[in-house]
Amino acid sequence: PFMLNVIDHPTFQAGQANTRFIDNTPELFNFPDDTQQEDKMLKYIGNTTVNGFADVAQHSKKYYPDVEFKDNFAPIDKKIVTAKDVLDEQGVAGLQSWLLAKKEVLLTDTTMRDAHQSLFATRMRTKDMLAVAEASQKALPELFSYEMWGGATFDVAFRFLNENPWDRLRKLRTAMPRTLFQMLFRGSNAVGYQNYPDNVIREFILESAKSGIDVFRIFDSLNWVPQMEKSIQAVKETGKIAEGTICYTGDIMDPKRKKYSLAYYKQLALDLQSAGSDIIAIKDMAGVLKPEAAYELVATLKDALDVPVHLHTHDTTGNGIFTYARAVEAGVDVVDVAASALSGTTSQPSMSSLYYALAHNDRQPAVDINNVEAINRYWQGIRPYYQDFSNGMTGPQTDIYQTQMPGGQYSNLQQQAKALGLGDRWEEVKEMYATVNDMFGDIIKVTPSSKVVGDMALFMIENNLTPDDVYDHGEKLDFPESVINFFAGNIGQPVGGFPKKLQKIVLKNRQGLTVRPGSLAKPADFEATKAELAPKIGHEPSKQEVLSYILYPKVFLEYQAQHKQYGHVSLLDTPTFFQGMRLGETVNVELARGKTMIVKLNQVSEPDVDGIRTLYFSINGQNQEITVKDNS
Ligand code: 3PY
Ligand code: ZN
Repeated sequence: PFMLNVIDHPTFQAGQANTRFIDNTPELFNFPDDTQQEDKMLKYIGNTTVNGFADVAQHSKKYYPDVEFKDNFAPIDKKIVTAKDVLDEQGVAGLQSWLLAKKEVLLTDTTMRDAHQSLFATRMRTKDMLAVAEASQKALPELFSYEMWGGATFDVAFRFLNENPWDRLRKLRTAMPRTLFQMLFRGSNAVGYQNYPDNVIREFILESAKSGIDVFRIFDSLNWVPQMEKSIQAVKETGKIAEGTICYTGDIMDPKRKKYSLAYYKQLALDLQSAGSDIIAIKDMAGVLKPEAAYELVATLKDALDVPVHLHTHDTTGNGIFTYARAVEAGVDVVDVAASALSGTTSQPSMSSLYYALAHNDRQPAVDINNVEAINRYWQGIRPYYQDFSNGMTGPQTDIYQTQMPGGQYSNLQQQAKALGLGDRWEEVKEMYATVNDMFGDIIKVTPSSKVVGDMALFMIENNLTPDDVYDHGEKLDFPESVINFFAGNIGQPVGGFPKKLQKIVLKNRQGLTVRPGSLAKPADFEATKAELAPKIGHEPSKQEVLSYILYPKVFLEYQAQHKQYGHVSLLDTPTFFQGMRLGETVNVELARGKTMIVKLNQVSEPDVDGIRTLYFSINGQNQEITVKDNS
């Protein structure tokens, strides 16, 4: 009822919702089914208390210091013009000129997307973002944008967090109306891992733009421009910003590595500009762009292009700030940073570190450093909640220069390896990742091509295969699905084509595609899908629900089932959401504005013969019992 009320409201539909909208229309934020909602919430708390949360080792709930955070920031001064103001008032061309005229380097804050995707498997909850959203806009109005959607956030929100990612977008948009929102879009793979029909790509972009995304960073996992063109065109229909992306791999300064040369990147950037990109992004997903290479690349692109240049890196090697400092000297327009509590290692370089690194430099970012620190203290407070999902990397990892593994993949592949019982062979897995990359002809590695390389590396380690084994006896091997898909051309054509010999082996002499997969895909029938989905979810599906179902049919239906069972668990505080409750603990759940459910856990019984435990709660002072099956 919550979301639907709000989406259906004419003010919201007119795109005029802001924080005053919440204050003026409190009735929309009330649940008509409060008791039901309480029962569902209790069931969730009970189950998590007894059985834990997926991927969180069962243990007693930890104690966290209170997050001391007060939004003392004054509303944005009328005189300040934000990047969002410029886009909304002067359009794309206005924003481009505004950006190009800035002396200082601008910043994109990735804390709400790539930082947590790369540090703790994308598990950050909307509640923890919302708590600082309005304050962030007030504290840091000079930022270019916030990356807060796309990449893995869409899938993970549904799959693990019991949250609707569209809901996250809508709530953040409401809290931050004068801030550019940016998403990472995987070109023809949208926010998934496979190709989707062109009309799905287009509809997804139109709906995302309508729901609040301003900047679409569009990449292809093989740098194949035809895979990005439809997305760029769709963004142009919306009047939002299409950021065509070059994914950086190799080393332009190494004369022995000819495939991904400076000339290659320059041509790619020019092609993306011709395809309609309003900004060109350099996406250094693994963090292998060394400082001098950054200087050369940015200087070359700034010289060749008419549009602004936006640089993205990961700090895995510890050299991120140096890379940015050189890119700033070369004239880069915008760089991606994260709040320092969520920066470093596989995440982006720290915002405040970059600020100080550029002291006495006339391109130092124009931010109020005390405000940066104040917002950072908030992130510092919530970071420990997510420790259970962290990749465990505590310092710079320079072997990334050799393995070239993307920041967002590192912890994922580690998990995959552990699940296969290969946890203690992680060093071998990393080496094999580089070997597989060579076998594949040195490809761009980023979602989903990086997953193909990772799957093949695990497959070879698990089966004790050398490259020669694959070449000599490959016809007898059952290659992973993703590897077959890749060689079949289903995610596109790699730079320089496929290695023919290996392609023949993997495809068992079948022919692979040589054209864009989307050119052959049957368009989705949205009306038919809507009719198919309605009985499955018990209501008339919205456009957003239809799109979510097309992208992630199983995951979306599971989310719906969970949501029916547990209700609005996104309202729970994060430690309780992941770890349930301690005996004797009290937690407050704000079900609606001014409507708090005070939950105390008094007692948990031993399991009975059927493994059922009884949990004794008091809810707002009234005793209530529930039973939960103990799965241990
Ligand atoms: C994603 O596609 O999720 C990425 O972050 C790629 O770097
Ligand atoms: Zn990234």
